[in-house]
Amino acid sequence: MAEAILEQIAETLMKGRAPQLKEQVQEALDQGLEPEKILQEGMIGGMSVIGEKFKRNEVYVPEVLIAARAMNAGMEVLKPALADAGVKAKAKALIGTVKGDLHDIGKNLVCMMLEGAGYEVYDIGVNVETEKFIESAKEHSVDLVGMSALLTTTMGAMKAAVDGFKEAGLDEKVKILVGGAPVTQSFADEIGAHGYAADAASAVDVADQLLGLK
Ligand code: B1M
Repeated sequence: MAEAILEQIAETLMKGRAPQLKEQVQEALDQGLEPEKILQEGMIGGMSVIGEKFKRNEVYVPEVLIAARAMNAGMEVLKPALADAGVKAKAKALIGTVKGDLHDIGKNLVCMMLEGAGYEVYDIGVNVETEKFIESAKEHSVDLVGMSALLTTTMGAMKAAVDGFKEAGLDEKVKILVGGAPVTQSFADEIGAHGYAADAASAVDVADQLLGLK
């Protein structure tokens, strides 16, 4: 039963049917499935298939965009449940996709997983300039800054943003976590980020470790 609805969610996401996806996510929640399972095994599962097909030129940008919109629609339903599963805010995190990069699905997932784990999250969107990362981090007095990059061409902007925090003398106060498909632990080490996470779920573990919360 649980497996069936998760498969349906993955299928519906791949077809990009946003209203139906919202209904199925709600149905899965009503069936008592854990929000994280719906996210990982349903929605992320479907989006990974789309990503592979995109790589093999079996689907093109419009199909990918439609699936991405469906994912965001499903997230609207799932987000409160992920947040409810958490306790009171244990720390503040600021998250954005770096300058020149418009990919936001992974970044949104990281926000949701952190919220689900009890963080107060400030999502500052995509194409974020170094200055905006720094100003927002100061404005909200965050404990952690998360940067996402999906393009090899925007990894340089990630380095510039990390350098910006060092120059502003904030890298002692604020922990910097980086991630995204082309980002690796060795790149994170090279640019002086405090942490790297390969996926949204481990972003929570790494954030907790960096902040001494586990
Ligand atoms: Co783009 N795109 N895209 N794209 N796109 C990729 C990334 C690409 C690998 C596709 C390919 O060629 N096979 C390729 C990059 C190649 C490279 O640089 N090595 C690519 C390209 C080239 C481009 C354009 C340049 C295409 C063009 O116009 N010619 C263009 C760039 C636009 C720009 O940003 N300036 C572009 C545009 C787009 C769309 C707009 C069509 C759309 C984005 C829609 C949106 O985000 N709202 C899109 C999509 C959807 C993809 C793919 C298919 C899927 C990305 C995705 O959402 N994956 C992608 C191919 C692929 O990944 N197989 C591709 C699902 C998501 C859950 O995974 O974002 O990796 P991901 O996040 C993961 C982890 O990386 C990690 O956690 C997440 C989940 O657990 N993570 C973090 C991410 N951020 C993290 C931060 C953390 C920790 C973990 O800490 C803070």
